[in-house]
Amino acid sequence: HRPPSPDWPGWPAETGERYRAAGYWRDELLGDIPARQAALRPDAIALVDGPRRWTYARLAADVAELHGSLYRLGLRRGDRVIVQLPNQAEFVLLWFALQRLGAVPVHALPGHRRQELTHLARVTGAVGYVFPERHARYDHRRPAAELAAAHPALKHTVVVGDPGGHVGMVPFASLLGGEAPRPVPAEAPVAADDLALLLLSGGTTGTPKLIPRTHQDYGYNARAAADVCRLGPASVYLAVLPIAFNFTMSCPGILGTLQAGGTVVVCPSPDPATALALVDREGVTITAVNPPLVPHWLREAQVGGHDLSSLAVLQVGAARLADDLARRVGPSLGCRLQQVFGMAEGLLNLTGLDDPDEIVCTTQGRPVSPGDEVLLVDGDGTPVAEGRTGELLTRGPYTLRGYYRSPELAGSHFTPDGFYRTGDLVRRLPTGHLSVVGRAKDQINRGGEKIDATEVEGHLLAHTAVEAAALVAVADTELGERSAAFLVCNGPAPSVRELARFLRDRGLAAYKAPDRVHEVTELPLTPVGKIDKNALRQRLQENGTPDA
Ligand code: J2J
Repeated sequence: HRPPSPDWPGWPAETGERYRAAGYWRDELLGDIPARQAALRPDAIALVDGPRRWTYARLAADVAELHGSLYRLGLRRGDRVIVQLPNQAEFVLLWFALQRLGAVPVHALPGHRRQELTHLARVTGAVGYVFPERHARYDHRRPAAELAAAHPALKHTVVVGDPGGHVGMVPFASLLGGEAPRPVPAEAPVAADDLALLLLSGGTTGTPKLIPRTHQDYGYNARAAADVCRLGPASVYLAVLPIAFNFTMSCPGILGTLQAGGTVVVCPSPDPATALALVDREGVTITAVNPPLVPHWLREAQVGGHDLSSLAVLQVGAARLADDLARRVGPSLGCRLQQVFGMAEGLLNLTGLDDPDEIVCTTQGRPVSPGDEVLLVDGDGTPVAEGRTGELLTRGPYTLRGYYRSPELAGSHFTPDGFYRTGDLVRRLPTGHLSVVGRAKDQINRGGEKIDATEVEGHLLAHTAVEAAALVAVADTELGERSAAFLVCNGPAPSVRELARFLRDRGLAAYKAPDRVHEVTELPLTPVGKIDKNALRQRLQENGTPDA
């Protein structure tokens, strides 16, 4: 068993032994997946990106070569590397090469900017940063050079594309020169209980929290999901949502598909015409989207002239899917809907492929592992009666026991016996299926993108006109929720546009900017003196114009 690390609490040794004995943990390494499959089916297609195709043999060879190049660059086992790549094959190659090396990818989202990246660099002490030359009309190179200059530990910047004159910036292409790979000196071998990756939490504490995942638990997460989805060598998974997202990576996503010997097709954008053309061209059998994309996909399926007959399963998750929209998926796309209620922290719930339609359309699934423990509790931590709503607490073979380098969060986010407090309000059916009915955490779920209200409020308060700020969710037909800022100002309130510019200039990701601004003379308080966000949400609900 892994000796305890000061950086993150793992599972107790005896719990780990139980997970091994049950066969959840198999002591397999994520970096071995390409080579293991290459031995079984060298000529099968593993990865497709536009016109580029990798057989398993080629994938394993490229990963081995990249592993050697990263080693010669100076990366070592245990090093953290911030990965901020869009959906392209390089993400997959790099990720497995880092796993081979025992280095730890830190999954930044494509939209993250200076604030988020600085936080990641500081907390992880990352030595490397890999990013695209340009994405979504944003040139990453100068900000990357500035990030590296501000963090002396960050020695390696690798760009997918052209360094454009930045001295010391390494072009990704130079790491895959096509020469015969040179052997990497043997070092302490990577262990299955090692930290394998760091995922970002949606957050509720003012700064993004980092989620430690091991080879052991992450491999099991993907395998358990792949089993429920019945993935096999004939499966073709289309990666539509950002690859950095846990959903796309391992639920079952890219990892689950490659572990099963199937094919991963990367989709450069979630645009329905692009995605459905790829379903047609590549014979995609399963893909995953968030709820706001669903109506657009249904419309495109009707008018786009695509042959979608290969598509067997559409996974929808990351935010609550409306029941009536859920009912339209199967008939419109001719496939099975699968609802997905997951979290980067671990616990994954899926509806089954054979579940009755009513269950599939009205619940968010049930835990994928018999080792998942689920408790629903009231505000005092007392278990609620069967069928009643409670906060979801969970523990299991792929759910974290603590955040990375954040021992101070142990008391607030975990129970003394190791259950993670999800902050989700949930009801459970006798079948074990969960229905997400609300949220106890101070977060906005903007169509699947999570916004930490406290984090954004802190930035709003830095605006000279703002004296007090509260960010709450407001219901939205398109995204499910949008964000509304209630501001007490010492002069004219800044407009939505002005705030967006202000927050962008502070280096915050664009999706965190408030969608609406409401000026108020004071913020309502609860009896204990905290901002009464329920009262604010109620005002939005009641009259739309909350200033009354
Ligand atoms: C309601 N709320 C949901 C759903 C997630 C698979 C799928 C999604 C995520 C994810 C993920 C929801 N209905 N169907 O990591 O592996 C909200 C809950 C949850 C939070 C987690 C995966 N599916 N949610 O969305 O870490 O509030 O992961 O606690 O980004 O999203 O957010 P995140």
